[in-house]
Amino acid sequence: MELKPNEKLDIEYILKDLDKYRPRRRGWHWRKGTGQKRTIGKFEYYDMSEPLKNSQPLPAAKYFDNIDPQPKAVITTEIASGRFEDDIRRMRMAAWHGADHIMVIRTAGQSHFDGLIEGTPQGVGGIPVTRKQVRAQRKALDIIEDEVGRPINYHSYVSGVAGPEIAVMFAEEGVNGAHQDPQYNVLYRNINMIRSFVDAAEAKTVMAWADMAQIDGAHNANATAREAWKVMPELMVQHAINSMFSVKVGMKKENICLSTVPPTAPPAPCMRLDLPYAVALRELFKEYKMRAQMNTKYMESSTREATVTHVLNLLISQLTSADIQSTITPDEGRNVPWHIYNIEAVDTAKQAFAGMDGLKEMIEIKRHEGELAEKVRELKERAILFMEEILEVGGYFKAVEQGFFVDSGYYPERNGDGIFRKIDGGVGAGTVFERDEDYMAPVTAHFGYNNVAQYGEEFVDDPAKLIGGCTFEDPSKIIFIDELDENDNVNIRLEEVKELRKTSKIKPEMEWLGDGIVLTTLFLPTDERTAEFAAIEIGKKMGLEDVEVIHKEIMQEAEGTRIELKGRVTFTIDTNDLVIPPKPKVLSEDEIRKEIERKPMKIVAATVGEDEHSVGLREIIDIKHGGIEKYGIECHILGTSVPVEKLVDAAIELNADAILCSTIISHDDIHYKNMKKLHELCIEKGIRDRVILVAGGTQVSNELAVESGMDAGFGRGTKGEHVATFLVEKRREMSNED
Ligand code: Z97
Repeated sequence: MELKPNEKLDIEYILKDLDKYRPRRRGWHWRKGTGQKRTIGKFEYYDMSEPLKNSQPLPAAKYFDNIDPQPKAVITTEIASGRFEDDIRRMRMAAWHGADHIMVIRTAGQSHFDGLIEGTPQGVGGIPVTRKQVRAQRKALDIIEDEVGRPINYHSYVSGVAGPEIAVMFAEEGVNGAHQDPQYNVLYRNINMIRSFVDAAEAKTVMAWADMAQIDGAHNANATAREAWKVMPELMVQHAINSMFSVKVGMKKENICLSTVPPTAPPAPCMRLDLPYAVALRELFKEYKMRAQMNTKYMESSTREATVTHVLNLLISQLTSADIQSTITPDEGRNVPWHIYNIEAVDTAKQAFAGMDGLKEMIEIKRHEGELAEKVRELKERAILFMEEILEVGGYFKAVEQGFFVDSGYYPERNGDGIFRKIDGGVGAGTVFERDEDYMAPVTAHFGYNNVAQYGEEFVDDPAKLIGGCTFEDPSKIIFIDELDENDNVNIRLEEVKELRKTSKIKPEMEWLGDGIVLTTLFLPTDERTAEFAAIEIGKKMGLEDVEVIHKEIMQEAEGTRIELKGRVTFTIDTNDLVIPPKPKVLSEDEIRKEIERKPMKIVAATVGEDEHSVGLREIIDIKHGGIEKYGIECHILGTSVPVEKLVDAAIELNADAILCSTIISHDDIHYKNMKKLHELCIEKGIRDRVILVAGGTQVSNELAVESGMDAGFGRGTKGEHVATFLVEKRREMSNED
């Protein structure tokens, strides 16, 4: 299926024949064309990758020929609204904005399931990761990557009690990357440590076979610790443990990505803490990849504040060449996982990287002297001492039992508030058994002892041959289970929103089709607490349901508060009932300029009658406001409250191409009366066939202006470019040049 940019992705097509769908490829994909200079539009770039076939450039790109430079780092977005079918649409939007790593967050508690779940139930705090969900999203991404012209990495988590089962399913379904770190299970999900490391060996073997990229879990210590910057030595220890474990299991170093977070955020002096950390980490782990996540620990509900932190994080990524750039959005701070925030954060990364392109050509990190050099050395020393102490106490498991990890002390300082876990405790304790001597599993990518030799030497390197290939070699052996729950599945959810999918009706939406959610920004001239409750009342009066304040910010304690209000509308709009005027035609700046150069243009302008309101006219004419002067049009403004006669006389005297008359006052239709007068006077003086008459003003409609004898009328929202385009085109028409 080929997607057309102006057509929606058809979820029913995605779900059709899903049982037969096979992923097109396996393995991780890095962006192509990095490390070379390239010309994009009018500029030369140093740090960009191959451009996309279809994309959505940044808003200001319109000033730069709509270029859309794609940074060299893979850009991640995390999408997980709870409904995979809605997330598919968001994935397409994110891909158009430049994301090529789509992470799917799992629903709360999935870590503790001891097997795969099936069907497509709705999730809380994420998506229930099931085969059907994964296959549908991979299929959609296969189509989307053709559309944007770049492979998209699909990613979720190989963790929890069912880690190996998930890894196998991901390998079968063409998932390209996953978080895998047994320490995560142990510390944050209280899964038994022996079980977690045994499972990790199996899961990592499968991931290595599927050439998946792995992201570790060290960043979670940063997010959990009371004072995040204090766990910097520990973060490096956690990276070391998972990286070396993965290498020993058989993963390629270039597939191992360290999940690094600049540990602090402003108003802390974050660069002085975060940059030495980033440098130390990259030096200790040279051969590995860096996946830079943004700091979420200190993220509040202000998108502005989160964006500044993100941009400072991006500066570190630029200076230290991150391989994958995460763009976690303020969702994490306020639990609003909305389409717009995913897209905004992807744009923040894209914009910041484009803006910082080539920075390293001009700026160098002072690696060998001063504060940075000292801090880098100190961090490495602390990390190595930490590692040595782990060995002293008898290894990793013992260290966890003694609460070494996520302690808020700056190692070797300890505060005794770390996470304590028992070697024989946690979910799944006592479930690891030694394999019998004749244990045999006829499967590919299986870790550890496997006595296939008992059936013949030829099977030792390829145990699956015993059964003519396992599901990796023969996908027809995969058992695809469709829906299991007759009340909670995608078919029912799609049926509920059928009207919005199949007719011309629409509703505002933030995460699910038809959720009706809107966001309103208010300023209330009162203190924070009063403002919050007043805002809820205002929301209700506006007709919103489920009104909630999702952000409040004091402007000044007594003078007022900024509020962001979320609510739900229940109505739909029928787009067929809308009266949409035709889009005004706009020629490019270059086109207009060229035309005026070829054939200079002169206009006379004024506000007419007894109208002193000249702001609108100035907006249309002044170069400062983007008015028509900027194209080289010679403009003579005669002033305000100018009689129509004077305008016509001036046009004759100057041999002007056009008269622009502006008027706001509209009582008794005086504006249209003046237009009529202007038109008639031009006829009387014999110039009507060679002068263009244009009227403008907030109350002017094109239709009525034309009826009153004008060539065009321009109302509210008009810009200089609209008027200039009209003048150029009309003049061509009048001189029969077209
Ligand atoms: C990130 N924003 O980008 P469960 N394993 C590891 C993890 O870090 C995580 C899970 C498993 C974050 C993602 C936090 N990380 C969110 C190493 C989750 C998920 O399904 O929540 O139990 O596991 O890294």
